[in-house]
Parts: sequence; C-alpha cells; structure tokens
Amino acid sequence: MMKTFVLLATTLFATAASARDLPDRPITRAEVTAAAKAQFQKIDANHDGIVTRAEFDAFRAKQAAAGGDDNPFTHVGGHWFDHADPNGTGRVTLEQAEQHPLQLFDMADMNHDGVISPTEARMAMALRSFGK
Ligand SMILES: [Ca+2]
Ligand SMILES: [Ca+2]
Repeated sequence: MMKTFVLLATTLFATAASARDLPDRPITRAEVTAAAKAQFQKIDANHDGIVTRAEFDAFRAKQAAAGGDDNPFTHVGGHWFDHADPNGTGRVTLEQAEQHPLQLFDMADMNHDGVISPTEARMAMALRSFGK
C-alpha cells in the first residue's frame, strides 16, 4: 500500500516540491486520462499509435534539453516507459500508457468518487514524504 502511494507521488505529483505546489482544486479521472493521452501523443513522434523505447528516450532528452517540465500533468518521468511496459515488450500503446496513472489515481481517490480532492492529494504527498 505504502509503495503504491510512493509510486503515485513519483508519477502524478512528481514535480510538485511540496503539497503547497499541488493544484488547490479537485483533480478528475477524466483529467488524468486526458493528460496521459496528451503525453502519449507528444512522445509518439511518428504518430503510429505505439511509443517505442527509442521514441521515449528521444522525448526525455528533448524534455531535459528544454530545462525539464515542472507541470505534473505534462512532465514525463524516467520510469514512464517501464510502468507502461511492465512486460518489457519495448512497445507501449495508449491504453497501456493510461493504465498506470489511472491505477495511481484510483489509489489516491480514497472515497472513490472519481475525484482527487485537495485533501486526498495532500495525503498522497504526505505519504510520499514518509516513504523517502
Ligand atoms: Ca511511434
Ligand atoms: Ca475522492
């Protein structure tokens, strides 16, 4: 359970330095799906609906060259590919790319109302701190 919250923090809230930096408004499941899709489409350089390891590496290099991305909804973390491709096939579909963020979302959405409230987000962040 704790490990999952740590994962949540390192993915969805990866770049928020503290709970203070989180959006002080509810985060919806639809928003997470849309963010995952937007990320996927950016990484999928040749737009064939598959992200390869090479496309992921190229995107990460580009993101780093641009000085990183401090928006937790658009930042692509170093473990993105491994989370989306747990079987190591070297190919990630949109469906796979959405799965992990949605799993994390469902963990943080403690009352299962389809929304992460600012309180739920802060709890996830606090658990990240304990996990450090
Ligand atoms: Ca591709
Ligand atoms: Ca909730």
